[in-house]
Amino acid sequence: MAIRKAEFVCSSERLEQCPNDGRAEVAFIGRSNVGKSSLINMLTRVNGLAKVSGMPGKTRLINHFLINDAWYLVDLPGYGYAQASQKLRAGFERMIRSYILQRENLYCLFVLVDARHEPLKQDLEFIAWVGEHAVPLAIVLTKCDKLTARELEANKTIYQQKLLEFWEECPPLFSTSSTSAMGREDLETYIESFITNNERV
Ligand SMILES: Nc1nc2c(ncn2[C@@H]2O[C@H](COP(=O)(O)OP(=O)(O)OP(=O)(O)O)[C@@H](O)[C@H]2O)c(=O)[nH]1
Ligand SMILES: [Mg+2]
Repeated sequence: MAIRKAEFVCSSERLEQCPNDGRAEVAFIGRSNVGKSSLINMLTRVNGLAKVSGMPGKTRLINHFLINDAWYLVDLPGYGYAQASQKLRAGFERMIRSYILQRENLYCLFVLVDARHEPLKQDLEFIAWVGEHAVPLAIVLTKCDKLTARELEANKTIYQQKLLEFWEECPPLFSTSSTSAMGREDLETYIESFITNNERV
């Protein structure tokens, strides 16, 4: 499935403000600066569609992008943005939590993790929390261009082992790079598999 058309629809502060037309959507989440917005630009082939920044905490709202006039890609704010004030952080967390737990048309939550680092406790805890609530999820390793093929394989294996400590079956794991477009076809094919069937994975 090629993404033929991508357009920004709206930024929402709260779940209630998100589009309510029932279209299927997939969302991207992960720590601040992990590359969520960059991945959306890579997938849609539209530079600057989602705002990218070297400064963590750039995305602060729930951003909806309509794809092929049919379904949504959603860019979420990062969690674990250490520099945000406690009050701001609590607000983000509430927003993200209610979005993840209550968004009925969320077909898959992609949790992004930086391929360069060993799994962080915060990421693993977040992934476990998502799983406990039976939200369909997949893991995306980002910034793979910064690793050699060998390093990437090694880190993938570590991730799989960690995930198998609390999952019977490892969730899908994708290796991506927004600079080299690595993983684009795999992600497109995966998204298509449940969007066209109209069902949550
Ligand atoms: N080399 C490389 N750099 C990347 C990649 N993806 C993102 N970056 C860089 O990482 C930084 C953060 O990217 P964003 O896409 O803004 O990250 P984000 O997760 O949306 O960040 P927040 O909105 O702050 O949570 C930017 O400087 C990007 O250029 C990648 O695949 N490869
Ligand atoms: Mg962002």
